[in-house]
Amino acid sequence: NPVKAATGKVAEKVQEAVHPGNEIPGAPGPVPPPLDEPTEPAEPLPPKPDQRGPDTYSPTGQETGVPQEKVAQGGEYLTTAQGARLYETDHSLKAGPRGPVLLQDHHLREKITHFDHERIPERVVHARGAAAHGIFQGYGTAGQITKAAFLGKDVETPVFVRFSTVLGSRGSADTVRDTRGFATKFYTDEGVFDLVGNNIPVFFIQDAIKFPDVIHAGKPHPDREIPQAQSAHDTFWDFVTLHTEATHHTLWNMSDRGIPRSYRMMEGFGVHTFRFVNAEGATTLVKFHWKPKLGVHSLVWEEAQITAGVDPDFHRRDLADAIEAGAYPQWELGVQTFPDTDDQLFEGIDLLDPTKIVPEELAPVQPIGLLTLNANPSNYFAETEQVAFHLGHLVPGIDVTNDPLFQGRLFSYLDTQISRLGGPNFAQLPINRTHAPVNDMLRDGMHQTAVHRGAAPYRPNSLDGGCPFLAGEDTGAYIEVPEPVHADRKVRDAAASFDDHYSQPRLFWLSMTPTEREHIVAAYTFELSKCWETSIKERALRVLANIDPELCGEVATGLGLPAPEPTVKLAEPDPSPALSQLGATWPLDGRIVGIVASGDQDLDGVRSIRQATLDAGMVPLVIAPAGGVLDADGDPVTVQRTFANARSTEFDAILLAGAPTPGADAYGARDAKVDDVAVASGIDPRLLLMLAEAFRHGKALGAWSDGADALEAAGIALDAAGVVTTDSADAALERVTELLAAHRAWDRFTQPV
Ligand code: HDE
Repeated sequence: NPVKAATGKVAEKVQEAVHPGNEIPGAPGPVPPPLDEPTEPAEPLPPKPDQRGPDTYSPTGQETGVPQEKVAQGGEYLTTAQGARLYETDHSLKAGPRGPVLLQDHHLREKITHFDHERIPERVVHARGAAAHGIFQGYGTAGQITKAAFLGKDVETPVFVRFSTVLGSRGSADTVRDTRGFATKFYTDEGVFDLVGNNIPVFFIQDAIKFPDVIHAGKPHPDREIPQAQSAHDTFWDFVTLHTEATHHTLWNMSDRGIPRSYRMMEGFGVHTFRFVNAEGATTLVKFHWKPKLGVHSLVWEEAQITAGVDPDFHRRDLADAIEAGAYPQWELGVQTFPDTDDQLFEGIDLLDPTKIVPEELAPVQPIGLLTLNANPSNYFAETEQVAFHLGHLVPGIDVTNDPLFQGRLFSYLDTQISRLGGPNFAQLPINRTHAPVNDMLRDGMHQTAVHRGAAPYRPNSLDGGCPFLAGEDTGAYIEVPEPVHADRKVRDAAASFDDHYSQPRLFWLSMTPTEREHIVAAYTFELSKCWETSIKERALRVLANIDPELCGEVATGLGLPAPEPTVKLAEPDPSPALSQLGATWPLDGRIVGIVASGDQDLDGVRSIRQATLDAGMVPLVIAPAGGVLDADGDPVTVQRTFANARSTEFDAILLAGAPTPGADAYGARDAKVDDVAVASGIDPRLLLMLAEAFRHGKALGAWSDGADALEAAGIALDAAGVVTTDSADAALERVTELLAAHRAWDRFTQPV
């Protein structure tokens, strides 16, 4: 044991040196032996399947050939940052075991100093996120309208995608009601292209100059710094009712889009109109859409709230688990295309107004490529935290428009990285490095890691062979579209078309199904009821009256306030069915099915449906009164969740093999009311709570054998929508799977949830 031996010997030497035969009375004896720890260097754990780190490119874009495992950490022994081997890391160097710590302890100072500086400022918005690596494959269908090479047929481009909430801090909960970020970095051969979008296709404001205002209003109040990651407070509603251009985005937030079931089940939108340029220089205006293969699905509000406490990492975990299990999420990238006319209107809709959509029925989304996320990050900080997106990271074939929000963002993202990542060299961080060769003339600065060669970082020069040369149209240069600028004076103003704040919110409302409308009413009622100022609630009702009298009336009833009359003429647009999330069926990859059982129930049935669930690409989790295995003597069934740690919110559907009686730890675990029911039924109260919640949240429930007793004890009518009772496990699973394809038993929602 060389390490232990060294530790002991050196420790003794230190002891001797400090007290040469002159022990301090009462001082502890020799330094205690170190804890029993592994001393033989072992092979490092293999990386988890499909995980990989940032690609190992040098700052100038060349492959380094450095094996991945050497990038950050290598070798067997603990070392200082300078590579000196260490014999001890748990005690600082002291003048005797009870003496003061010595300033000369470089290891102590290096360790603590580095720790003191481990955190960087979190993003001012979108601080909480989760990310994954993947591949984008072009279909080649956009070739007529853009020369962007990565959109070419079968061209494969590595990508890194970061999803996020907007308002919450880095440690906040995933399932809050909020917009979600959907930012994609394409490492194309022509340079990095960042598509920095959201899961909502419109934005709160029409001009970037208001961004600090809307964010100050949405963030916690400056005095007490509450509420965290919430829009349900006075300042948010004050802002969005005083700036009525925010009405459309706010309505989307109050709809089910504000509480996604999973990052894997969200649409993404570029929001602004972009400009495509083809090889001939012809331009087309486009809006980007990401369409998830799994469909667009949401939580219900109570479920989202419970989850925020029970599993604040719900979305982060869901994404990582699905990828690790091989259920790779996919999105099709599509574009709506519009002629690049002088007025930049399409069917009367101003394409430069980021509070407007173009209904898909008027301009269909045309698929141009496929995104597959297939690898989790290896290190959260190095990748997810340090990734830096910027709308100005464009490639030939994709250009900007004059949307004033877009224009402001072109300034903001570069600027924010400089303070967030500590200087102008963030493009050299592994996750941000382009895969194209870099030959810039940017030099020095904080955190410079490149060792630039040459004597003449300017051009033209006569010293470095005149290099680098300028590219031209034929050699892949990024050339801005020479768009004419019509202006005869400077103004602080917007086009008159930006004044219409209500016709599109009304379009959205009219496109919702009754259930989705119920959810919207409930969300507004909840949020506004959290406001303190009556004047803000009244102003919000005046805004709602301009969307729809029914919406306004129901929210007013919930708030106990009179419903005002509209102040604008209500538009009568054709509904856009594409805006509704309901009415179709979808693949079930990665859905979580809870199977409730105990040792004395039909375990053959449990085994059979556990396998069938896996075969269908879903995740079966066996829930039992206690942990361990069921049927230890036979073919064991491993218990993944117990009544002590399972909550309904983890499961998309629940199947019951029986009605387990209370475990020894059951009473007192939940509130007394539930316990009373349990006492009467003899069924574990935590199971009853789980079933009642799952029922309220519209989840499919299936039972065989005496599982129906548990459903009834939980107050669930066996003939209710989405409740299945059969005499075999297989039949129960089959019918529950059919229900699950529609995401929820929608017919159950007669009351707002
Ligand atoms: Fe952002 N936004 N934003 N935003 N945004 C940032 O950049 C900003 C807007 C979006 O995962 C910041 O690196 C301004 C619209 C996403 O790293 C910052 C305006 C849309 C992310 C910033 C907007 C977005 C950000 C903070 C109004 C949807 C997270 C940290 C003009 C199309 C990216 C950072 C990631 C992040 C500024 C409006 C999406 C401060 C000034 C509209 C997905 O630069």
